[in-house]
Amino acid sequence: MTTPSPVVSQAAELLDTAQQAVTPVGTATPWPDLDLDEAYATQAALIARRHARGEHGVGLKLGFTSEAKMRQMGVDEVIVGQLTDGMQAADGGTIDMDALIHPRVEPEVAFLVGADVDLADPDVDLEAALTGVAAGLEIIDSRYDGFRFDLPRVVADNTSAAMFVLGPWRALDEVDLDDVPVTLRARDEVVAEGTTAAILGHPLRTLPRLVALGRRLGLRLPAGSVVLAGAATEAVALGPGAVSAEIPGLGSVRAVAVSDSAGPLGDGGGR
Ligand code: OOG
Ligand code: MG
Repeated sequence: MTTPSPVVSQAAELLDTAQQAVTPVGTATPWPDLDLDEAYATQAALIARRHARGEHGVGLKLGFTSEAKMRQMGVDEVIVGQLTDGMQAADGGTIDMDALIHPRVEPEVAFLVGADVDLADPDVDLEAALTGVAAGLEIIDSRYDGFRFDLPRVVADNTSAAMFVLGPWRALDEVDLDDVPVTLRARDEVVAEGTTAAILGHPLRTLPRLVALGRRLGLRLPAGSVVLAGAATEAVALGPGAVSAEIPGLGSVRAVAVSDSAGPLGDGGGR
């Protein structure tokens, strides 16, 4: 890896510190406008800092693969972020809200990569390397005040990635992913509804996008990697209590958000 430029290192440090201190960065970030390449370099530097603390890469996530998400956040380009083991919670496990600034939750379709994939190989067939698919939950937590960002800023912030939860894996060829309802529930109430077709028409259509982005950025997808295809619905503010996603025929996944601090929640509101 080339040494990041000072502005990239500074941006990565600021965002990393914001996450660890659970304190958002103001919208007027102290660095000049980053272009998309600098933003991905910042993301790489941010992830390198997490790896230096002992976390390990476990996969990649796509963002803005559905109209619902693009419209909600005012951006219109598919982006990629990186997942570490420190971000994963067990199915049915807890999400510590006190470690998060203004968390939102969204339902995901997750893929399991069964063999090493060389994204630099022009003939690579990512779909053929997939061995599993599962329902997932992603907890996003922008490190920017008010969840306000433009495309380079959200890329630099590792696409708002905070936590994720995976349901049981199913064999890919056993599951129909074509226009299947996706339901997000919080405390047993439906809070968002969509369909797998909202994800670029079909969740598998995200794969060429991931290959193209991963190739350009020199990302790796070793055997065992997880891929989050992107939310089919808008993200919803996460409050304390149970949250689950259900995709009939694929399965469901659940987590419980907990908080020690009483009183009104931060600015997780806005949808
Ligand atoms: C960025 C994350 C987008 C998705 O599934 O589209 C994303 C954000 O909305 O803050 O994870
Ligand atoms: Mg997502």
